[in-house]
Amino acid sequence: MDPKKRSSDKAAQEMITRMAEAGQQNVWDRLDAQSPQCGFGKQGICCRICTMGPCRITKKAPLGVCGADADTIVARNFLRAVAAGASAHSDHGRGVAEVFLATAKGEAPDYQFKDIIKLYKVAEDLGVETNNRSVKEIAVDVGKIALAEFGKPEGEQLMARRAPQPRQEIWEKLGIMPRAVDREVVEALHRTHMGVDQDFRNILMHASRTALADGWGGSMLATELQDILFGTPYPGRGEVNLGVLKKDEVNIIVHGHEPILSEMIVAASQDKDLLAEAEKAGAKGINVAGICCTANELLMRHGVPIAGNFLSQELAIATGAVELMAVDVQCVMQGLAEIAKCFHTKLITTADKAKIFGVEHVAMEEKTALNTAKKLVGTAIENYSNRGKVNIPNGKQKAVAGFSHESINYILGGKFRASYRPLNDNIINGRIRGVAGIVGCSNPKVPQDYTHITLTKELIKRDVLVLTTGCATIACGKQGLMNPKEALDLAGPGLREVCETVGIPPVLACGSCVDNSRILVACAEIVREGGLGEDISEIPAAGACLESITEKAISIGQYFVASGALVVFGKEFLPVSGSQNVCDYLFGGIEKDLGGRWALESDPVKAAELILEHIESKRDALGINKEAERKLYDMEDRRTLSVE
Ligand code: SF4
Ligand code: MSK
Repeated sequence: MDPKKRSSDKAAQEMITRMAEAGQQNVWDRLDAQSPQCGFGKQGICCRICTMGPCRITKKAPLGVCGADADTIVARNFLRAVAAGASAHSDHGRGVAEVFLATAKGEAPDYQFKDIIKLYKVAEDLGVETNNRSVKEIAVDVGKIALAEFGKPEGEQLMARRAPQPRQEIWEKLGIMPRAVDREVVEALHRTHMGVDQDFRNILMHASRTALADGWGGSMLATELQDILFGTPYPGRGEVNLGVLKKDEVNIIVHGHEPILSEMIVAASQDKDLLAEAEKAGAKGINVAGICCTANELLMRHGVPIAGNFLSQELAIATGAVELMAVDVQCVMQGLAEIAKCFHTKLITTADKAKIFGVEHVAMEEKTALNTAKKLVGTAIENYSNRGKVNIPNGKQKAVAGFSHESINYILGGKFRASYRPLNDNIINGRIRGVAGIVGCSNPKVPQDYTHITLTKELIKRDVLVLTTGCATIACGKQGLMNPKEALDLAGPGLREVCETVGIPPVLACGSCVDNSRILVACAEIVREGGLGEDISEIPAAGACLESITEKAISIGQYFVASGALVVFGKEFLPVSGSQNVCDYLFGGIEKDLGGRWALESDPVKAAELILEHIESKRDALGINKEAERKLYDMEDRRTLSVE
């Protein structure tokens, strides 16, 4: 077991070694135990959707019992992954909409609206009348309409109207303008039921529609409503990595995705009575830190430190310094329950839809949220005296995060002329070659963080501005790439000059998984600002997810492709190789339909080259790579000039 092969993060390597010495199992050990993994699953050619199966496609048996071929089976599995990913993001969004509406009605007293300007903006997008109406009236209507977006019987996603007009026309023409999220997901499950949709192209078209309902619907609503409720992020400082845990304080980790829980825990951790109790228990304070996307949400809004990304969750407990880990939904490993038993850490689930067998559950409800959070913090304080030996690695890095669409707009243009103009101008003049979104998870199949950080470094070196979300952001943070000073030293001269002039770092931390919608909004804004084409497919931009684990990542990839972008994915993480036709379509043919496509590349340096090639081809097509003709006029030329 070489810890360097498991993670490129030194603090993680230290913990991996300690866990191995103590005989404690983690995600990498379980991956070893599972190896070799099923080759049929890797290629997407196993089907178990009916009981005539399970069927696996081989040369000897190229058809399932029902006659389904590899194309149908791979496409069905792909659509099901998109539907599951879209469901995860959108159910998160629905939860936020419910709390939003309850807050508007005065039924969730612990929550308040923090960004009223954004409330007005979202009200306008959702068609809510704002003239001569109170904030409460507007918010109730926004909440009701937003909630309906998930399950309304008729009509299309209202947020999709934020996309550039030509993009909407493409969706209309192809019949994939997204409708209610629930409808797209239910239809996805119906189509992929045994004996329904058996035309891989038709199935993949619905994958686009379902993914669009996620990106321009469920995820976008989650982001927008969270901003109104908890505040739109603006850049602020924080720290990242296991070294943020404190030896002499009560450490609480919040892990998962929904700020509904973590916001209340942060508030409770500042309660005077609880701080006094912590002192009585011998601790110098209460330290809240985040894991996974919840961490991004808290860092962006409150500067709360991040302990790590997906693969660091078990390592955090193994420090012996965590009194309480409160988890809600998504990316929470069941393996936490086992490792928590080796330490004093209390692992508590808080979402009724996400319990772990044998783990204590404390339901988080909007009406009593702060009280529940206080109870959880109290539990952590009580547990402080049960601490055994503590091993906190030293590693931590300074980071700046909080780049929402609004804050980017503000920084670029200032309060009175907030605009993307300086960004567009600098893309046009070539100082910045283009923009890349680097998103995604950390997967034990590759050394933790390696691909994200290498790709990020390669791109900023080549004057590409990077926007990141999710665990990729945390990877960048752990390696100093969210520290503007360190990142600027790695940036190419053009990008560096622009960043220093307008005051942004070359790597912009944009938030959590649902906040990929911020990148969609940024793309639409670049188009709206002018000079870089009429549609997202024309701008010099691309997305990359070289380390992925979840179905959410596939949904995100598909909604970027369906929005017109190139998406580069790690080879081993898109299980479609079992069908040449599906591959030909996703990596090529789809571009004719939607302007975007998938590409597979696991090597981050090659991925950077691929992205740059794409960006330069878009620049060529826009005509902005041509040297501007410069002519020095002599007197003769001047005389011929006519001035009318
Ligand atoms: Fe096999 Fe067809 Fe049933 Fe799938 S749907 S398990 S391919 S018989
Ligand atoms: S948490 S989906 S491991 S980014 Fe959003 Fe990280 Fe991927 Fe989960």
